[in-house]
Amino acid sequence: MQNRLKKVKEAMNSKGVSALLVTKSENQVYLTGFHSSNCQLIITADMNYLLTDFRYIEAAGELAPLYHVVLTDHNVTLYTFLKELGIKELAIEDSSISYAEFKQLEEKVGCHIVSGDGIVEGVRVIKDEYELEAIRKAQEIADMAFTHMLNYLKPGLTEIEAALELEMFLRRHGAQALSFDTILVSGTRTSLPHGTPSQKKLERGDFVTMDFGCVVDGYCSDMTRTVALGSVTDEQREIYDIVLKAQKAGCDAIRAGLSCKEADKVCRDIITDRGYGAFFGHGTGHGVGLEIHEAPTLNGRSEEVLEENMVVTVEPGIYLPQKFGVRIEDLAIVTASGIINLVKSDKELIII
Ligand SMILES: [Mn+2]
Repeated sequence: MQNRLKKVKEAMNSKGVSALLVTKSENQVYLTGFHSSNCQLIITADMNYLLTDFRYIEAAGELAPLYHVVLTDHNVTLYTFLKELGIKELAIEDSSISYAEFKQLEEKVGCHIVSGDGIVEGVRVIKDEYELEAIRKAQEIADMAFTHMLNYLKPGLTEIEAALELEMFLRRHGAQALSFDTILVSGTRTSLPHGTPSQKKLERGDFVTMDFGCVVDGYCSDMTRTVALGSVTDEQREIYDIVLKAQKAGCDAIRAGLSCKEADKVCRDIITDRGYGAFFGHGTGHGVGLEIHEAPTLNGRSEEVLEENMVVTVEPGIYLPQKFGVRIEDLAIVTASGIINLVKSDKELIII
């Protein structure tokens, strides 16, 4: 935690920010390890303040001496406290503050407000050993769940029933939560990249796409596999092979120093060359950590460059409306020489 605070202060310093108000809850958890529904952090060059109410004050006190903990009540609020500190210029997290709060800062504190967006996220993008271990554990459970589903999926089950089985497996094996609402779609519905499970029954000849993840120690995992039930057509096999080739090329290319734009291009070129570029309408990947989608972004517009100990997904897909879709997604730690793929599940075409 001390190290994380140090890096945030360095980032503040390089951006000329003297005081930062941290309102984004994932950033608060990152800097305190403390979860609450009411917390504000004020970070300055030489002080760290944590403001919270009576419900959390005892738990927050355990963070001493890293934070000066301030009890808020009807007399002491964020605004009175900031005024008392005499802060002249305050950086805020633009994307994680309400208009109402912003107005209060202007009216009650009267300090100059500047953008501090992305300061903490910029530090979070490189994972430390604790974080990597949590993501590893979350992915291990997800891999076990995928293996379980290979034995469980059969014609006649609804997508909802299958998704529920997957989610229960994750929770039973140590997941504290799901990373996001499980995507489990079949047949023509696999052309919906983010379709939600429905009452549709799984049928022989269907592709089934499962995109899912779970949370361990606050950190998310994310993986996607597309499997076939009973049989596949030549077209299904062809599309699967193109996506697999693109996905493997992405995994082979990614390493520290490669631009995110280039990583996207490696996958996209293979799909475009085969004539399906128009059917790959999303980016190749994204960072994963406390949030399921965080920096960096692997797409054609990204200006970011991959660095060691970033954790990113590699997930090209092809979606043919009214027909079917295929997505294959791995979760990888970026290293100087390539990736450590955290997803151990087979990605060759599996026909159940
Ligand atoms: Mn993903």
